[in-house]
Amino acid sequence: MSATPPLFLSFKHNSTRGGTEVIKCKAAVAWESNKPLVIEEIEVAPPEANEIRVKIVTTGLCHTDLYQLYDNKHPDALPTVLGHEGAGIVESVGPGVTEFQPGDKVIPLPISQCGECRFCKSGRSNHCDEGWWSQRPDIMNSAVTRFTCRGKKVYQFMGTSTFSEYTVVHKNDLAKIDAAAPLDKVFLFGCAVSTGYGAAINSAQVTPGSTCAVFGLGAVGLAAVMGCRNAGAKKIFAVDINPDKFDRAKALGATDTINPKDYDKPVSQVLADLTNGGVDFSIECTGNVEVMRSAFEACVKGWGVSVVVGYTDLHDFASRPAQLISGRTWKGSLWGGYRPKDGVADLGKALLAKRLNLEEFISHKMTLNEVNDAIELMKKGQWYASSLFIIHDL
Ligand code: CXF
Ligand code: ZN
Repeated sequence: MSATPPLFLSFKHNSTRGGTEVIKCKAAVAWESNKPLVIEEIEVAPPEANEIRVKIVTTGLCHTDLYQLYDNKHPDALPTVLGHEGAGIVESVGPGVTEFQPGDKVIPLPISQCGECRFCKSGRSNHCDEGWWSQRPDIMNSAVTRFTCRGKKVYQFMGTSTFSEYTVVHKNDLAKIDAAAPLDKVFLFGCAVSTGYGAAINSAQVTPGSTCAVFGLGAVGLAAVMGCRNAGAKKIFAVDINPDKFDRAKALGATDTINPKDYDKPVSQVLADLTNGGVDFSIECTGNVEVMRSAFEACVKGWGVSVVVGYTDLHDFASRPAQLISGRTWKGSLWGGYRPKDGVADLGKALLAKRLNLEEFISHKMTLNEVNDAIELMKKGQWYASSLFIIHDL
């Protein structure tokens, strides 16, 4: 990877004064859609009531960051700092924060868990009524921002903005993680691993001895494969049109790999032929509506469950009612179905129990200055798993 020359070697700031001062730091700012991010000096205001200022140590790049940059043309979305899969350390806390203190290791959360709303209290859903996902899903940022740059307000993508040396998040949007947690791995809990692993464990509820198919082997799909394996599936078909992705999928538990381009019949038919009528569970991790249909129709009649994970709000999708009436279930999964603070705690325990192979998810290691190179790789489909951007020294 050719390194872009660093634009800023370091920034001086007052990080030890209890969060009363503005921090000037480096961030990758998206000023316009379809244009490279610009490494800028931004101002990060001190945390206000119920907020926490976090020093970001590591972050990944996710397809949903690119969805915002290239597909989501909402006029109020920009400028913004992208990034929603990160890990860091609490720098300071605002009034009313008791759950966190400076020095805590934390994961910023792209969806909220207030603990008080109808949905949090129900115990049946992770669709908290607070935060951008509930209140501004089209704009994909929180109305409140603590960032400015060149005299302009800069929005915080998904309320997190991990492509910055510092960010400020609401207490509903932050989870504590064990002091021993490796920040160069657990940033994956912010999106890819929670989303894919939880889709298998919580949303599909994969059962021991079952047959599963995972469509799309990016980081989310790989995590879904790992979830199917840990749930005890006996067959896990990993499906992708890029065979370069198969080795990682096998390392995480795929028993079989399928490239739909190798067949002259639909992949749903290929899977039906291999499984005596269809898989028990399918998990779609591409955001492509044609793939969603294939995954659904690859399920067995009677009890097959198909879970849509890949995010898009741009296209309709379709199948035939007879497919549902034949006993299949088609459902969606947000952030793996976890209430996010609880999810980070669960995933932390699974990591401690050595049930998660997080090293398989890191395909590239870069610095924030190289973020545009990473975006190009992702656009070209050469982003074989996730990534690790080191924002501050580990
Ligand atoms: C996102 C999808 C939109 C809601 C927050 C999480 N998942 C992956 O990037
Ligand atoms: Zn994501």
